[in-house]
Amino acid sequence: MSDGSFGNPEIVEYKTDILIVGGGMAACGAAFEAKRWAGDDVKITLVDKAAMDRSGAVAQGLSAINTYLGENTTEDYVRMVSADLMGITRDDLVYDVGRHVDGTVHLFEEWGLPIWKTKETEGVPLKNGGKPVRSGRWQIMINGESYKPIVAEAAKKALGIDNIFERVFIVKLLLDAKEPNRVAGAVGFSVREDKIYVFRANAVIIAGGGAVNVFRPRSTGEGMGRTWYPVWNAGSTYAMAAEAGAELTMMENRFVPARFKDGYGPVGAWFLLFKSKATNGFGEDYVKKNAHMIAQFAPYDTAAVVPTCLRNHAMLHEMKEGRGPILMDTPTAMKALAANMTPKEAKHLEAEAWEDFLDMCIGQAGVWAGMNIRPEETASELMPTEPYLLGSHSGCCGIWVSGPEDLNSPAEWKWGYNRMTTVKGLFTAGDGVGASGHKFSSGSHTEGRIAGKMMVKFVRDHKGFEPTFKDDIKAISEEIYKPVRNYLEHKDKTTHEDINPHYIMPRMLQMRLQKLMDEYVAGTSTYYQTNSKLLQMGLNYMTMLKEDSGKMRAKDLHELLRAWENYHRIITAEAHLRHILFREETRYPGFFYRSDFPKLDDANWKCFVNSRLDPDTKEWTMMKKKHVDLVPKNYGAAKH
Ligand code: SFD
Ligand code: AMP
Repeated sequence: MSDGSFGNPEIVEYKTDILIVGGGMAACGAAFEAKRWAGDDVKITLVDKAAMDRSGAVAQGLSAINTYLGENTTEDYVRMVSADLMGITRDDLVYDVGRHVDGTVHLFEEWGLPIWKTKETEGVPLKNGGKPVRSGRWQIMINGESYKPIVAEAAKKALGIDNIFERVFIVKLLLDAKEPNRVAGAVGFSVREDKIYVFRANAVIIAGGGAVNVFRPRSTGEGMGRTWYPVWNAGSTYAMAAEAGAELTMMENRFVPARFKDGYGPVGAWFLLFKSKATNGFGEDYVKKNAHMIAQFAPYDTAAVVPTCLRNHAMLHEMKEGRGPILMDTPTAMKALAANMTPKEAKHLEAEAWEDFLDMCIGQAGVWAGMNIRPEETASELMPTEPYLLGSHSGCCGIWVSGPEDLNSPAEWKWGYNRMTTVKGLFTAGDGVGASGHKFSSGSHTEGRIAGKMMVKFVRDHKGFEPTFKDDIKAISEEIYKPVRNYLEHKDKTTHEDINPHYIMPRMLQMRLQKLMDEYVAGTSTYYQTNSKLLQMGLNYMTMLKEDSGKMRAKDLHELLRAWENYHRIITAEAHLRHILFREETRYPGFFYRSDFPKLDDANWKCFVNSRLDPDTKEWTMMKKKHVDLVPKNYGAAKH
């Protein structure tokens, strides 16, 4: 703010019927579908902290759509998701995504996303019988560098540019003054101008993605900005929902992906499309070799897949025993594929190997180029990464939501509006919805569409609602700008503005959080192990960290963004810690271990764990919720 006015934000008030917080896959789905059902009677507004064309997890693009059912049954999809997530998922939510997801993928194709087809059906759209090139049973290949701009364009066109606020970071959801446990809007700030935005709304969807950089990443120094999931997913979804009093579920779950070391390149295409094998440093197939260890963690639906966490479990065993590095044998895979190819086809194959990363994880192509790695000649190291919290990929933490009405599910799983949280009028989708998972990009958009449609119904059913705020907007605005005040008030009391006893830089506070989570809450440095003593100590430090977060400084709007992202990370991290402490078993070996309860304990823990942060008392309550299967599973039927 060169005119010196920084620190006196203008407060802009805005009224809408539906407020969409986020501009990623789920939010774009919600925008597109809500508009299809809304007439001129329902006003829809979207607010994204970044620019929708390149915001969220799909910013760099993707090279596969991981959920397309095609010839598979929805029941089998439900079985696969349940098995991969160790038997504790909500079949109603997963089934609902499965039955609608292909329609979403057909829309993507209609909007211009190039989807690979088999030779025989080249050029034929999927919905007219075109056959996708499958990398795996559920995954299809795309040329997806521009995936996000394509999906964003449809959402933007639907809403109209005047109804979209980009580069506005939402800090808090606002509760209603008259009706308890009822959302009434949201408040945030512009990351470009000295402005605070207050949105009044009848229904709100919180779809801000998952949580990254909660744990100390493996990357160091200048590489710290590099992670697998996007650094700009800062736990806003979970933190804001929790602070509004929404029940969270399965926050103990996390995702520790095995990735190409240092560049974080995804492994799916290599395992599934290129049929590559991963081995320990001595050429042994660690999943086969350690099958007996994996079997100890059955029962899961053994007909489906080896759960992702158990593949890690086998890998970590090799690493701990000193038989690293873990290697992806790309040369053997490429030789095998090229065996029956012409030289031109083989060259094309090489190009595809690079494109896989250029389409979604450019940093990995950079590592290959910088390290003189040619995948057809040199094997690449794999490494389990730092933990991520998410509900759309191979993880299932998130918010507890109402499910569809028609699936014969227990009464406690549906309370009126599909994908509504336990706070009236507050919806979520994608990474936000817990106890499901394996939605990926297509399923997240689908879930956003489901929520969008229901929000229109909700708004029509509650036409007379006049949002009024429980909290004072002036006081909240002051709170939002507190890091700016900390800076302005104290900046001259030091010879170096970064070192000051009165405030802490957001970057430093983030490192403190990451160190704490890493060392006490089962990060990489402990090989993902923790116990109740470590967790209790971690919780104590977390309480002090939360207190100190009020001392973060913001010397500009960029730092103000970083400060509030960190605050959201802390609340999310606290939920994760408390859930891990509560679940006294090791449900996800390979993702983390409770070393004081090293086994699976189905008798006591084959249940959901939910939590609620009381918005008034700020106390957490932990609860067990009964799990049931709606689709029958083959628990323990076969061995690997
Ligand atoms: O290769 C605020 N994903 C993959 N999905 C696939 O279908 N295929 C793949 O190939 C996948 N792989 C993959 C994937 C992601 C990444 C990063 C890589 C590789 C490198 C997963 C999907 O991308 C993911 O499941 C969905 O994108 C999840 O959708 P959603 O909508 O839940 O989250 P989002 O898209 O990140 O969007 C979040 C939005 O919220 C905004 N936001 N706005 C306002 N205020 C706040 N406080 C906010 N906080 C966040 C963001 O800007 C964004 O718009 S592979 O590994 O398997
Ligand atoms: P990833 O690249 O690891 O994110 O995985 C992309 C997709 O491939 C997801 O649907 C994964 O579940 C799946 N996948 C990755 N690796 C394997 C594997 N070794 N076996 C089976 N499925 C896998």
